[in-house]
Amino acid sequence: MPANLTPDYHNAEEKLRQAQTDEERVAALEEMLRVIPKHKGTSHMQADLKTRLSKLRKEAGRKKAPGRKSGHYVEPEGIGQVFLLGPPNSGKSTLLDLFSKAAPKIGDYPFTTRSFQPGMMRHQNVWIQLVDLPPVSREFMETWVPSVARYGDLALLVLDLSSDDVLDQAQEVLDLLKESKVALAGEGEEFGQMDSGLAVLRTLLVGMKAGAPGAADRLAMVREILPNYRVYTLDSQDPATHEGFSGAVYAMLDKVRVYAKQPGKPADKDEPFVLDLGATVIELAEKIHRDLAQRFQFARIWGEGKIDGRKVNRDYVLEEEDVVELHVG
Ligand SMILES: Nc1nc2c(ncn2[C@@H]2O[C@H](COP(=O)(O)OP(=O)(O)O)[C@@H](O)[C@H]2O)c(=O)[nH]1
Ligand SMILES: [Mg+2]
Repeated sequence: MPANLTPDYHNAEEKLRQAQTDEERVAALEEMLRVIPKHKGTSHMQADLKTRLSKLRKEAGRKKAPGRKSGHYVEPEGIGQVFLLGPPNSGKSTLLDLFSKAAPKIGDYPFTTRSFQPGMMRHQNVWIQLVDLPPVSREFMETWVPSVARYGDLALLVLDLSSDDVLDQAQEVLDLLKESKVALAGEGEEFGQMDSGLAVLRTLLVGMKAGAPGAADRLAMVREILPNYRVYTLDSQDPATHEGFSGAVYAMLDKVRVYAKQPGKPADKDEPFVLDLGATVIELAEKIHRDLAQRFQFARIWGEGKIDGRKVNRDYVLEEEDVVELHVG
């Protein structure tokens, strides 16, 4: 740290520390950049501030855009944001109720949920955000639903396997979303925000009320018209069907969980670092502290079926539940 940073700069830096939202963080970084003494000794810091700012602006833009437009914005929390999409009465709120403490209204009448309702689902040592939404149907749909859902990390297409209308309902959900430029991707299909303006969401099809008479036959028909979706079937009344749910959702988020340890100390298995699948050791170092990444020399890895403490370099691709010991110079 150069010693000649001004009180103005330190004030701005303090604002950054206190910032709660991306917008506040952007404002604080802009101020830091504005007031930082401009000379050679701070050129690295200036460049660094600019990089952080542009990264954050992109993030904030991606997340905030729908909020400004529709007045609805669901602050993401946890390692992924998962939206519950489906016809009325299919069991969306029941799902949220089963797997979070959010206590949504559950009704026998169709349009109980008028607003969104987020809740956090635990999967082992991580949290995933589930967001209950009003129904998607021609009869009644809040127009903001697709514009919120398009920014999710994953969609759950929640269908009612006790209903003889399940095929029509599924088709209607897909059609309506498509009209609002949201598509639900099947397995192996490309997903993301397309140049055409279409948002293609990774999707897990959740067949609810799986214990109802005829559910298996209806599921077979659903699979016939929607062959490409990964499916999870569940019944709120059958606890055995609940067990694999969080894992099925987690698996679709394409994340990797790893644990950092210091030499001579055990890893804290309660505090995983969560990165995108394919992330490397140096990305882990950056996530922990930018200083660590700059001073990185090598790492040692422990994990399932690995030689204990194997030495790896910065490009090593992290695997689920690796324990990583970073060595710096
Ligand atoms: N037996 C059974 N009933 C369910 C299941 N899921 C939802 N329900 C019932 O279906 C109705 C609609 O559920 P709800 O969660 O409010 O549907 P939403 O409109 O999609 O939010 C309620 O009466 C629930 O109790 C399930 O898996 N099994
Ligand atoms: Mg509901």
